[in-house]
Amino acid sequence: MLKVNLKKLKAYGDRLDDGIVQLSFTLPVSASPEAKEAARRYAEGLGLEKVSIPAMEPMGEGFAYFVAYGYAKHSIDFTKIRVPKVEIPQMDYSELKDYMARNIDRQIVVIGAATGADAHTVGIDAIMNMKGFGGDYGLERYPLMKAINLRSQLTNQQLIDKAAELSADAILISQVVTQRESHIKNLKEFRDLIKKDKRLPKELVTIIGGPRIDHALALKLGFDAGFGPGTKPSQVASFIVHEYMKRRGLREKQATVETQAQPASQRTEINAPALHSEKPRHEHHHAGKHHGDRPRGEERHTHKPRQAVHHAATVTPNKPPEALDQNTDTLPAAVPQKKRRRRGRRGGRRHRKRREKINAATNTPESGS
Ligand code: B12
Repeated sequence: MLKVNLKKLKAYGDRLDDGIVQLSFTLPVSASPEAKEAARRYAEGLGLEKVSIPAMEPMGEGFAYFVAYGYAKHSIDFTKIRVPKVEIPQMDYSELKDYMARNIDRQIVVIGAATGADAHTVGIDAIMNMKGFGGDYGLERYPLMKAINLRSQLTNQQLIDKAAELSADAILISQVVTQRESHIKNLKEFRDLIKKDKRLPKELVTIIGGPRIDHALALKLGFDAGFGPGTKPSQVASFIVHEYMKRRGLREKQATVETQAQPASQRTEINAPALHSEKPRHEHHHAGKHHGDRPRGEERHTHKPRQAVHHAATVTPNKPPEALDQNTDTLPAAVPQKKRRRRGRRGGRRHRKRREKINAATNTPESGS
């Protein structure tokens, strides 16, 4: 193991502490030997030594893209670095669902959108949509969450009005476009507007997310949390639930003995390691109703016993009928059997008709009729 000097941390290239870095940039001139030399000098100007330009690519008329390689003397003291992080207990979908059933007596209302001119919906969809992201179900899936995804290009005022109308407990804002710091301007405007708005409760949780968002930026801009690339929905859900309870002074209730003593077919796996313990079988779905039952990005598992469908249904007593309809956790397992029976009857009738035809043709009387 290398002995790294954390007080004088340098980039690692070929060997420890050589300070070799690689960077890429675009210059607004066409690719040419002069452009390459300009790139080399430019990188030297940034503090790199012994610079080489291993790659230069034209980027349309009047632009060229470069990869520069050089040695940086600069070092940083790693021991002094402190970065604000969302520090709450992380629960997966299964754990959080049970936790909410034990501790919360109503649905938490969460609304989300990409605001301003931003048309990118994939990020907010990943967090909110039923399917989820990276093998993790989205907020719509939680029985005790009413998640309303308003998609994109809402003005800050529209989002605030909607939050007031729906008595939202949490607002989620996605900002993907960051050109000319548009996200910062937009988020600041949101903060200014919401500060003046008297309709929203003081317990309201405001969360931002996007590829260039982090928790430190969120706190700086006056939001409660910020989430960046690779965020899983359960991380956001954990934060919302944690804050919801904290702001209302709700104490955590422990799992009761009765819960543990339930028959295995009804028990929720409190310490279930992964989501697929909750996952209903794909085959159990009403055809065409859902676009798949597993979180986006997760492998299909078809070997799960049918019990998973039954026991999941036992922990969704507070879900309103329309939500139950959407929630594949709660679909009755009897549907495929019914279909099979009907197919069986039709098959029988067809078979009898065929026999009658043959009998008529051969003049054989139908036995037993
Ligand atoms: C798909 C895409 C589009 C699609 C969007 C379709 C849609 N319905 O969303 C279309 C084609 C419409 C599009 C348009 C544009 N795009 Co575009 N687009 C992309 C692309 C390729 C992928 C983005 C994406 O879907 N990522 C996947 C999601 C899952 O990742 P994510 O957004 O980071 O979300 C995760 C986290 O950030 C976080 N998160 C995100 N939001 C939130 C919110 C909350 C509350 C929380 C908790 C977490 C969270 O959780 C998510 C899951 O982990 C990126 C390039 C890239 N490879 O990233 C460019 C990119 C984002 N687009 C870009 C640009 C410039 C544009 C346009 C302006 C282009 C143009 N000149 O017209 C327009 C935008 C128009 C507008 N008004 O917004 C730039 C943005 C540059 C910048 N820094 O500002 C990028 C980076 C491409 C580039 N390299 O130039 N785009």
